[in-house]
Amino acid sequence: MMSSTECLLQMCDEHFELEDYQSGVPRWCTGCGDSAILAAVQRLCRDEGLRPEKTVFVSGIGCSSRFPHYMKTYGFHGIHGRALPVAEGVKMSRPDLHVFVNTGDGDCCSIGAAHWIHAIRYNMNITVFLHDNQIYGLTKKQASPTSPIGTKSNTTPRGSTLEALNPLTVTLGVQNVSFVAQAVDWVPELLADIVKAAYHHKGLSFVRIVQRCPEWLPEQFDPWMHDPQRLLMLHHDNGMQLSDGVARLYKNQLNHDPSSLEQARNIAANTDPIPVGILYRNAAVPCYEDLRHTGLLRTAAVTRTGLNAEFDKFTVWPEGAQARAA
Ligand SMILES: Cc1ncc(C[n+]2csc(CCOP(=O)(O)OP(=O)(O)O)c2C)c(N)n1
Ligand code: SF4
Ligand SMILES: [Mg+2]
Repeated sequence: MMSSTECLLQMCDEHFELEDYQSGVPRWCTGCGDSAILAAVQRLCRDEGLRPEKTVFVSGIGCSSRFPHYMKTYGFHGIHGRALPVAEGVKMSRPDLHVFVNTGDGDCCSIGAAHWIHAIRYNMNITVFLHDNQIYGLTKKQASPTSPIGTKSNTTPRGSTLEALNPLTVTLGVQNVSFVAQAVDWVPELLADIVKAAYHHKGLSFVRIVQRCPEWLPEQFDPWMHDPQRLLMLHHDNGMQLSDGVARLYKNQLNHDPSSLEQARNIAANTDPIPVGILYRNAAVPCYEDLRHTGLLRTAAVTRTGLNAEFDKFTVWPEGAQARAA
């Protein structure tokens, strides 16, 4: 049994401040929506008391993918489009870790689209934030799959010609989808609530965050920012409740039960007003790691033995050496 002093020491040890998760000085432009997302996520980590050494942020490449650098946790700033498979690998071998993914609209919906589809189907217990600024930010303004038709960019100087891909309807169309939500970076209270609900869902939580890029699309979301009626606030006893302050300001509200996939798809299909809140949640979808895992954490010795056995399969042994080694 633990002594009271040990108990007290453990409690002190487990109390975290925001600074415990902050790392470096973000290099994002002034007014970039990525900063609001970072603040919401650091707040989540503090409020939930996530141990930094048990928490991993995985990203691909892009402005948004710089996210792991600014978290004082483990992180993996990976390869363009490959954040999801890396995160799945981490979760598969270390299911005890809290695994988060930060990915951009180019990273997830363009080069990483195949991984996105399969990650939804595998439904591993990870929290995915899609920072959707509707443009390739880091590489200086190329159209992305989520750029609205007519977007002028370096790759589409006369305006893009294709209808934008809708990340919500795509996600809601995939087998085993278990959590889909949408937030906008300029309503921090709801952003924090949605991030929290996503973290608490067991399964792949997909949160599309409408994110401002003042550098390349400075007025892109002004009409929605300046008119509260153009946000549709989703609330339900079985979903999220709106605070009095939010309910007073945002009067365009919909009582939506997130257990209805059909309703979620209908809501997602309408992009104006922008639906904000939990569109779909189903905790009964099994997680791939639970279906496949033995329940035993892999020790370093087990990993080493397994790797050696794999490498040995490809070894060309000189005559008689294998027998001598055995
Ligand atoms: C394999 C590969 N192809 C292309 C690039 C160039 N590249 C880097 S980031 C990026 C797009 C980033 O856009 P997005 O994912 O929307 O992130 P944002 O910068 O907008 O946050 C591209 C095309 C790359 N780094 N690697
Ligand atoms: S270019 Fe856009 S997305 Fe990138 S840091 Fe600047 S404002 Fe943010
Ligand atoms: Mg982008």
